[in-house]
Amino acid sequence: MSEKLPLLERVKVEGNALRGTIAESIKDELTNSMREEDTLLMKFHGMYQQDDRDRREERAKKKLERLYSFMIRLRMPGGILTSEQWIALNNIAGKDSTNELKVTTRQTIQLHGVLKSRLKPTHQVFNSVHLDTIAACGDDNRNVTCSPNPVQSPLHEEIFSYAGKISKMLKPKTRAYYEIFLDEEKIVDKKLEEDPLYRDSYLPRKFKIGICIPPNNDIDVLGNDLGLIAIVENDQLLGFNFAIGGGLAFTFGNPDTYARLATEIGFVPAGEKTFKAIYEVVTVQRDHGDRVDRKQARLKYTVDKMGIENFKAAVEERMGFAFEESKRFVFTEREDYYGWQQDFKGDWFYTVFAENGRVMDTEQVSLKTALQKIAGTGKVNFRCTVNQKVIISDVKPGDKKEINDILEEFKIIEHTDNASLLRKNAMACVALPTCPLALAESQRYLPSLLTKIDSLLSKHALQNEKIITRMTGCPNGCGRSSVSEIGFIGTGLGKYNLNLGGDHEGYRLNKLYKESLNEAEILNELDGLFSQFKKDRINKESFGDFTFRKLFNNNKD
Ligand code: SRM
Ligand code: SF4
Repeated sequence: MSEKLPLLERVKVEGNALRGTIAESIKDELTNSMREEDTLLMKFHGMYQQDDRDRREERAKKKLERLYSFMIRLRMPGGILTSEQWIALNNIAGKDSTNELKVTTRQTIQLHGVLKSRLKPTHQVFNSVHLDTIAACGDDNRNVTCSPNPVQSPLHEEIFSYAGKISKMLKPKTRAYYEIFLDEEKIVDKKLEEDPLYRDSYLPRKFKIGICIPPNNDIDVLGNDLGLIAIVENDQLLGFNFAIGGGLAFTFGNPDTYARLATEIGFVPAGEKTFKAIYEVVTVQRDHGDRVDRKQARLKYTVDKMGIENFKAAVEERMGFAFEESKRFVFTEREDYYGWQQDFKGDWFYTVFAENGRVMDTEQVSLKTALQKIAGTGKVNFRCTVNQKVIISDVKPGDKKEINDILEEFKIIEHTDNASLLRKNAMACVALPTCPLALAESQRYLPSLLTKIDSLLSKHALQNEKIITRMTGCPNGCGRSSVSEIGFIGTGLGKYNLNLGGDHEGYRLNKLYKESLNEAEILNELDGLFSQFKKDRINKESFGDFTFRKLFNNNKD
């Protein structure tokens, strides 16, 4: 039986609670890479071995090994960082990585280009500011996302606290990370790291949980394996609607794979019952998920194979109570609120435009230096949004001027205000040069494409439309392009599928409109569609609803 299992399933079971030979691989000075099995286990500790794809050819010609380094992803439930933590990350980025803090589409921060020899010192700095990377990747529960914007609800703090508690409840128990990277003493009594949830084989695949606070679906809640929709009535958090089986990846040429939005299965009251229900959704996936075919292992496939009602019944049996009927809610928007906003307590928040989550200094704007100076005041926190942006948060009214002066000094306000609506509502995944799975450029290319699309929008007097545009370098969906109004999915260098018809609020996936277009073809298609939109749109119909009606709806007019 175990013969049929993929390598990773065996490595998990035989890896001595995720230790493998990572410690030895790190010490091996003959190479900058790790042993293959250790690269798999490293993911559970939040690290991916990568190489600079821009330099592969040149190095191969010189018969040099690939330029290996590591991407490190933090576990940051809800995306919050103190000033002290921001400063620590900023300093590591300057010294040991590419001098860029990359805010991800799951509200955390990645550092790229960290050499093997610098991994331990980097984790030690993280630890000194109470950060870690445990389970940021791997077949476990990933970073728990939550609407980060405190203006969303007077109950924001209470709802937000669930992200941290869920992350803690589902954190693997192994002490491997602490031993390998923080020199904690080796554990003698193995019982101390027994893990009733993950046991020795963890989950069949990654697992993602997100919490949203309607009416804003800023976190794309239905793209998660488990989406929690907060239900608030009369200023009280009643509980959460549970939606299961979201997942956005598919594989070209494999019709058994597909993007899927989560299905609502019912409501659970806040508190202990919510935690129990979450835990048991995870255990049912642990026990029923496909362990042989990783392409069929996500919860969405388990749910579709078992049937939604059977899956729900299995969870209910384990939790010992039934889901209640889902409560009514509505999404009316899916966005970050740029600029200054005040929350219900009177504190201020400034959302900065950081294109594709890249916090760095460029010729145009010194965003990294500006945010470091703001962190230096010690008077703010930072919140990463699920759309790769940064909120300077918890600014007391008396400190607002000081922070605003720094934003002005570095022209951050100008930079944020000048970004077009199209750009503010767009995002792209990392892709080249670090992502080994990228078929096409994404974050390095989308900015210039948007400039051209902006010109088309102006030509048709549509520049005031908030059209959600997303790009990924392959169909894995890291930039969530399948839940956008204009979605680009890379098929090869310079070529993208154009997907249309997703709605503005994130209730509906988009669909393939045209395959493998180059830039000129993309612009030509959009020019025609914008022109029709201008002429034939009904009332305030969004671009996504318009293209859905015109191109994909059988009852189209
Ligand atoms: Fe992702 C794999 C980057 C969010 C679906 N993703 C990868 C890897 C690690 C490539 C790899 O396996 O070696 C990428 C690293 C690139 C790099 O150089 O940094 C990568 N994913 C990212 C990030 C950094 C994109 C970004 O620009 O922000 C996001 C990090 C999130 C985080 O902080 O945890 C990121 N990835 C997502 C999302 C969006 C989301 O969760 O809301 C998805 C689609 C939702 C979903 O999971 O279905 C996503 N990533 C994938 C998949 C496809 C999974 C599947 O079901 O088949 C892979 C490939 C895999 O797992 O085999 C993948
Ligand atoms: Fe890489 Fe594809 Fe994810 Fe983009 S969508 S980061 S190209 S795996």
